[in-house]
Amino acid sequence: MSIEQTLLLIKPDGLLKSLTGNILTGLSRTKLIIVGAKVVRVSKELAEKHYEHLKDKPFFNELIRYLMGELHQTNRVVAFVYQGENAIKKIRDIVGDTNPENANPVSIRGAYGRITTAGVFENVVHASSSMENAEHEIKLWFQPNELVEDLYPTKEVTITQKKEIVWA
Ligand code: 3AN
Repeated sequence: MSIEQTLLLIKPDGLLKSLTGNILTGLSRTKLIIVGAKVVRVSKELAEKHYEHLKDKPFFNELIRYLMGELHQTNRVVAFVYQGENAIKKIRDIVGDTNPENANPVSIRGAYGRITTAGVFENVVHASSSMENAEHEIKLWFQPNELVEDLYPTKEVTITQKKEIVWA
């Protein structure tokens, strides 16, 4: 048994269908703890980095549009980092197969996912698939100070002339 962390995204179709509560309730059966959570506006750059490993697939452009919310009149996803023993498998078991038609009907994707006429799997959530994949994805979606645990090594940098938006 190893303590793992994993990234879970509620994708735009999950938000449009008001599934956040159902999804979190389903995942609470794992007894894992949440160490990070936020709503994220998804830029093209972030979506392309997230799905970098699929860039040669014929459905890549539609997939990017999907994660950016262009198919669901929204531009956000909700991101969580779960932590605990065997977190990756525990979450993926409840999430179900990538293809919603093959997914167990009582899994999240089996219950709520669909395949669009353009051939994109609208499968409601994303969950990391391995420890390496989880580390890569968590670092992509979260900064160290957005997590309540120190998951990976950090370094201190001094940033000068950085522009930031603050309250007016
Ligand atoms: P998972 O999200 O289960 O780890 P990946 O990383 O292989 O699966 O695929 C990422 C996303 O790409 C899926 N969640 C799905 O939306 C889409 N996708 C994957 N395979 C296909 C496919 N054969 N046809 C259409 N869309 C796909």
